[in-house]
Amino acid sequence: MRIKPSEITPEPVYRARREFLAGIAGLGAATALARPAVAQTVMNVALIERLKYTRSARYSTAETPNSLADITGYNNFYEFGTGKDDPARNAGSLRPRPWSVVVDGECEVKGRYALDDLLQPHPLEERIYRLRCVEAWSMVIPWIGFPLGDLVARFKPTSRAKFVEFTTLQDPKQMPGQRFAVLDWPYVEGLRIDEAMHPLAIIAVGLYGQVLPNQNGAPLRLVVPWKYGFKSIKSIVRIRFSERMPATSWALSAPREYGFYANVNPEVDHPRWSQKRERRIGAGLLASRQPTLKFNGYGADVAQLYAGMDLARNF
Ligand SMILES: Nc1nc2c(c(=O)[nH]1)N[C@H]1C(S)=C(S)[C@@H](COP(=O)(O)O)O[C@H]1N2
Ligand SMILES: [Mo]
Repeated sequence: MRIKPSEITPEPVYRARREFLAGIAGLGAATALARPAVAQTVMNVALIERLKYTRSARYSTAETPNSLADITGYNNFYEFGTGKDDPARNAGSLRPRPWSVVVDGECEVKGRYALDDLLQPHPLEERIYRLRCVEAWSMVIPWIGFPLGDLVARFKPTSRAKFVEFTTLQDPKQMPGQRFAVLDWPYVEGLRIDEAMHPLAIIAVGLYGQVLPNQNGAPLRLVVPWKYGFKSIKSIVRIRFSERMPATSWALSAPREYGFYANVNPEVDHPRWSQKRERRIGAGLLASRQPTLKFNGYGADVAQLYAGMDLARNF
């Protein structure tokens, strides 16, 4: 699990304006700024362009963010292979534009939305969040996004909507890892409606001030910082509201190991390893593993969502 020295150029810039950013800029919520292109040593950090956003101090950790090289070079995105460096090498085949998202199920406003229409009303914020992977490593990532709850509210979920389900693109031509049955594709994740409405849950469209690199889930992905990383589903093509708890990919594949809730919890070990400590990616091989915090340190904000629940049973 050693990180290979990355050759990724910091902040490579892609010149062409894209409809994605043109759409956001149209409303004045964000503007694409032209910057000179720099030499790219790795092809798969493509379509990088600056975003305009405000910083959220309220929702950002003071910890030092990981480098762009770590964040874009050490990934879990099994649609591009199961190795941590596979997504950086293979995600160039994903075409994140044009893109659309289907919204359906228990909601009044349904339909297929072009990416620009979906994102346009939402001003972007930078949120520096910890990301704690269930595999006991972590990173600190300066995401650019907006509250998931603001998006959910637009679709007017009915009173029967207790959960929201998210689905990743399924297309083995673009996602070569889907030719292997490591998971039952497409990747599906979900949240309880009150979790989805919590202000800490965001839709991320960028990081380090630029649009999301493919390997991080372009063009839009979920980020739920108090839960293990596998809840933060990438490259979303469908949002469905439901009365019943969605059947989510990891909980289906190994129900004893991965639950629906997946709240970060040092008191509940994974059946095959301890969750008490974590390795911070980029800290160096000699750095000691740091203690994992309950709800990944976001307990003051989110613990009340689980009042009265047995978190060892609802893991
Ligand atoms: N579609 C999809 N989403 C996914 C995954 C995946 O394999 N496929 N991996 C998850 C896991 S296990 C983690 S830890 C995070 C990693 O996000 P990052 O690569 O942007 O750091 O993405 C999550 N989202
Ligand atoms: Mo993960």
